[in-house]
Amino acid sequence: MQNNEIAQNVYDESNIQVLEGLEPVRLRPGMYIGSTDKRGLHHLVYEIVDNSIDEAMGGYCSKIIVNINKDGSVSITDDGRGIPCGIHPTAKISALEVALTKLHSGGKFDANSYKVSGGLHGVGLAVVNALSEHMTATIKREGKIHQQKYSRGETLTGVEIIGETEETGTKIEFKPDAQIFDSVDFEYDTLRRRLREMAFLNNGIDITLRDEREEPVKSNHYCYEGGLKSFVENLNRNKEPLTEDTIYIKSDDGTYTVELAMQYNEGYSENIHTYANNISTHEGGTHETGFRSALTKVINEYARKINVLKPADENLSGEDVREGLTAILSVKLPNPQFEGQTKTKLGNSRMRPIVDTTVTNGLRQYLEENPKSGRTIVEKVTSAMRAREAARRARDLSRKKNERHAMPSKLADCTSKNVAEREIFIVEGDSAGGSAKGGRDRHFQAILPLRGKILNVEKTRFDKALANAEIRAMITAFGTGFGNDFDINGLRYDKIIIMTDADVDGSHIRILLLTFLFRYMRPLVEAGHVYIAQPPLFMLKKGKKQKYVFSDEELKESLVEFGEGTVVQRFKGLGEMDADQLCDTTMDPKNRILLQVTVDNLIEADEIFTMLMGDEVEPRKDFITKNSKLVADLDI
Ligand code: 0RA
Repeated sequence: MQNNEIAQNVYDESNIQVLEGLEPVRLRPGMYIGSTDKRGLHHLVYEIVDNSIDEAMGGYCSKIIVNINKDGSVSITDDGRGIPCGIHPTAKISALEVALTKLHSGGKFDANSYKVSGGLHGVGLAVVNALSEHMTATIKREGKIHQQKYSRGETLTGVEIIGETEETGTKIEFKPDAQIFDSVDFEYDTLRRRLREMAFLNNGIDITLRDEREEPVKSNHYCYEGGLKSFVENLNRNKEPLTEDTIYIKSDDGTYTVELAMQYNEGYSENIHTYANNISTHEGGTHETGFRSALTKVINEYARKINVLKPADENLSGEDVREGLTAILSVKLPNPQFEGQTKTKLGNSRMRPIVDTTVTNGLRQYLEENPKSGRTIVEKVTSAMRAREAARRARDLSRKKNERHAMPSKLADCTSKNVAEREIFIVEGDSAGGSAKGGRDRHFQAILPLRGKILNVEKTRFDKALANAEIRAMITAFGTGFGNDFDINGLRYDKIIIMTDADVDGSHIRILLLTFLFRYMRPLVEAGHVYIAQPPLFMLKKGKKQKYVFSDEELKESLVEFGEGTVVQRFKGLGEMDADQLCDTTMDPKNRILLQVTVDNLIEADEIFTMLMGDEVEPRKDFITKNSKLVADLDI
């Protein structure tokens, strides 16, 4: 009796799940696509593309075309097998209609298929449909072209046969619902970056992005036979590779796939990106842990074996062996568990030993077979260790000399004890520092003036960087430590505001500061604590009327507005404003405009810093001529 009841319940539940309509998606879109802002909007495209990628990973599809149409809708076309259009045995409607209008349970309806991408367990198509003002699915399959139209998840038509064809494939065209999303404007570059990433992660897949809103039509085409290797070489393209070859390791036991490509460069920063089922695992997780421990273990083992690391030396640390390392780790597994604050940390514990074993074996073999590269790598990471030791000795010394929490002498601190309201302005030069000190509200605004250009951390190892007074002043003032020891809990200010002159020098200093923050205190940037102040460029005056102007464009407009007899004052630097002016225009929360620095795309940000601050001059020139408006638009 009891058993029967349980069996009955299970049956009912699974039945209900298969038949559930899409109202829940429209009621709580965030639960399905994360958010209804720009991110959520672009996510719609990725959901559909994921389905095509799955089809490609099964070996049934090679080309995917993403087209942004003139009216702002998007079509995703693939040459896979096509979504089945026959009548679904239990639902009694076409499989296509089930896939697009029901929150059906579990991945593709053929049980043998191996769905690895995405987090939506195969309901991606239906979710996108629910959130679209209209959608059209066109399927080429079994000799016919089938088509069905929908609006906000409801069918508008049956599955109609609109022609005959020898080909197979799926085309999904949809227009996001303006009632749901804050904006329904797709950004070409956002789609382009993700599609390029997809092409790197799935070698051989041919992805085209087109934008018909532009005249002439804009397009990019991505297909990388080298896959992850191409990815790493691309990331290192503006750096100087340490060894010619890129290490590539792969294992596949039928259930779990592990792929790793890595190459060291002459630089000092680590650039490691990990993925699970094509999804970026920004917070790391079990796969990354497995990789890190294997890397540290094997490099130490080899360094001892070839006697670069002497018996008396301590082991190389994880930080040492990752200095100057660019690597992509991509794993594929069934039922990925995403954890952590932003759900970007892989939780499946099986992944750790699998990656560890794969990397251990692969890396040992590589080092045996490539002793020359092996030695170069070991020598580099050993010198990282020696620098780390030297830095620690220096730090220990200075800790003994100074009080541990003594604030830098140049810091004009604020009085509030409430971190949530405290702000620190990083100001270039003593004269601007003077204006800023005069103009601040000392209750919650602190000023730290820096002398001239700060050190370029892109070109120096941290031991040298730490010897730099300006950098030490910032580290002490912020209270967080840096690098691996970074601890956001020590943060003494809610807002770190970079305030430099509105000229070329100011822009250079701003980039140097951002480079330092990005390389040494990245979580600070990621958590949105870093801002750029926007001082005015001009002041217009006519009689009693006056106005601050922040751009050349605004100047043109304002000159027309003010008419003849207008006096224009140009502020070449912050120091040219008196304390009241600086307060009114740039520091007072009531009037100021702050630009928040966000890490929209880590890969792009790394490229930008490498380019702007590295040794290679050509790419930098190229970037600067293409992007005249530098930092504010960097999208860092
Ligand atoms: C279910 C079963 C089969 C293919 C698909 C779904 C499929 C879905 C999408 C979504 C976008 N492109 C797609 N391509 C295929 C396979 C049916 C068979 O065995 O032929």
